[in-house]
Amino acid sequence: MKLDGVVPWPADLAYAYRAAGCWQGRPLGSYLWEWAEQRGERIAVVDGGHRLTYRDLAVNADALAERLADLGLDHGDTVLVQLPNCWEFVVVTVACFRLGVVPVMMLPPHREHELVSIGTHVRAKALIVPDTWRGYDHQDLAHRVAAALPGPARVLVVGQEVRPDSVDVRGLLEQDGDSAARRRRLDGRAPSGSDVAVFLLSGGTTGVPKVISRTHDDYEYNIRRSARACDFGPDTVYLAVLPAGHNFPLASPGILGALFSGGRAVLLPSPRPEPVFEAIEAEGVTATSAVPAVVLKWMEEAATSRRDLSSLRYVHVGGSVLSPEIAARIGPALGCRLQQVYGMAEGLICYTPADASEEVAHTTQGAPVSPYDELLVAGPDGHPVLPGEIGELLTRGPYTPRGYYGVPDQNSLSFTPDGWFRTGDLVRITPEGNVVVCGRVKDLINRAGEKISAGEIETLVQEMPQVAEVAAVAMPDPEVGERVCLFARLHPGHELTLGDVSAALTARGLAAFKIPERLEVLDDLPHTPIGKPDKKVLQKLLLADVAGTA
Ligand code: J2J
Repeated sequence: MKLDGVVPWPADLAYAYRAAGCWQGRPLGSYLWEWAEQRGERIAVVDGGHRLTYRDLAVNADALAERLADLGLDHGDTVLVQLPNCWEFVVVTVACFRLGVVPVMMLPPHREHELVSIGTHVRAKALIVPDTWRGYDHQDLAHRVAAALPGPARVLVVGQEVRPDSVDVRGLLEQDGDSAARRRRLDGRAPSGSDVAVFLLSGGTTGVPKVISRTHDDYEYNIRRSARACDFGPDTVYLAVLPAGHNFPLASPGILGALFSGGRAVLLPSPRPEPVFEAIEAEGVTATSAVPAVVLKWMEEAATSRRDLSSLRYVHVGGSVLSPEIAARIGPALGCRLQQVYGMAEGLICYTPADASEEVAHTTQGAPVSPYDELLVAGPDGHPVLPGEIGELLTRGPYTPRGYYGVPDQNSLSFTPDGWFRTGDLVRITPEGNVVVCGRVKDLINRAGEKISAGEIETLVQEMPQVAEVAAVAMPDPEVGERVCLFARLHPGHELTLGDVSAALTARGLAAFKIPERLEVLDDLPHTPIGKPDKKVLQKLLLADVAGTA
């Protein structure tokens, strides 16, 4: 059976979530024509000079959905989507929702390593990529990946230079035929609310690909509650600058939140300050979201920018730690309110309220969006800590799935037997119920909001012939929060430079943002009692060194 690695919610809870109105039993694509009928000529999507009305979105998405079906894609088939922020991303995503084909949200920097391992894991039937992006030939990459996948996979391309062995996505949008008849045909084969709508990638702490299945029901609820927490409505103009396939700009409340609220999504392919300010001024942007590293750049530039940012009401900041000092400066620097977001592709999302006090907005990461979200703060023994104390956050709820896709062994580690997801984050909860992120127990590096699995890097570096033992550790950094530092012990008589590591990992097809940025070769690594590299000790070495050189 297709998608037989999906872990469902227990039947009694599914019933309760439906009865409580969390789950509407409708596929995400079923809203499309309601929007088109109610909002017709209002603008839904903006990408530079390209503007799509709600009606254009419906017509284009249906045309593409039917053509994808003609290519043999059907319910439960998966497609790797690796597009930059562009209007076609929205049309592709909505077309997949319409058809029940599951888009797998890859990021533009991903290369062979990520695309092949994820594509193999989900048995992808197609890839949708740009022809080139930032000077890199994604079409060629996609063909190489397709050839390496276990089953046949089509390559669909967005752009000018489409090879004869690829399918031209824009060509599939040409609207011939009767859109009402097409709409009926697609309605007749629509997925159900409990089917998988989208596969998101986990920040990941292991070498195993971790893919998160989000159903139409749970994702719609995630979007609806997020939109409500952020005051989204028909007058919302949301600017997406983070990679659109990431859960944060996609659905927290993001692009989909803007569309579900009758607003407008403006897509920009980069978070560079000047184009962002230009877009805010030109489109009257009311809300945007960013990771702290990006907001810092905006704050620096805003002081000297002549752009009019007065339409901006909210900036949502999350993805990595934001210090209270910087949080306090965001509003004055950008002339808007700050809403902190603590979220994860695995589900749970918290926001500080749109009208929060400064104290709450600056020092906490907010409260969960649903009254049905369950939060448990546990000590190292797995038992709840006392109220207000720090511990690992475990969570369950109507939009937090009960397992990753197709990795039962990993699931027995990441989830408790009674379905709690171990976030790996250390938090405390204030008496008012707001979460404060205090650290993490999971083994990853958070580089400007991009999560890098230490295990994934270590597995690849360990294969280098010079390397006897290796540990990847987070190195604090004022600009991007953390960078990857590699500690290595070498085989006798060998040498290793950072350049060697970078070349080897690039040749393996690893995304550039994961490449280590510092290498420390030691005669021996410190070890824990069970013989693993002791990362706490390595971390202390790094902290002492970074403090010493500051
Ligand atoms: C500290 N750490 C945070 C925060 C996430 C909205 C916003 C972010 C994400 C995201 C998302 C943090 N302060 N405010 O999906 O919908 C770290 C935590 C968390 C992990 C999840 C969304 N906000 N984090 O960042 O799946 O460690 O989602 O567990 O990429 O990011 O990463 P990811």
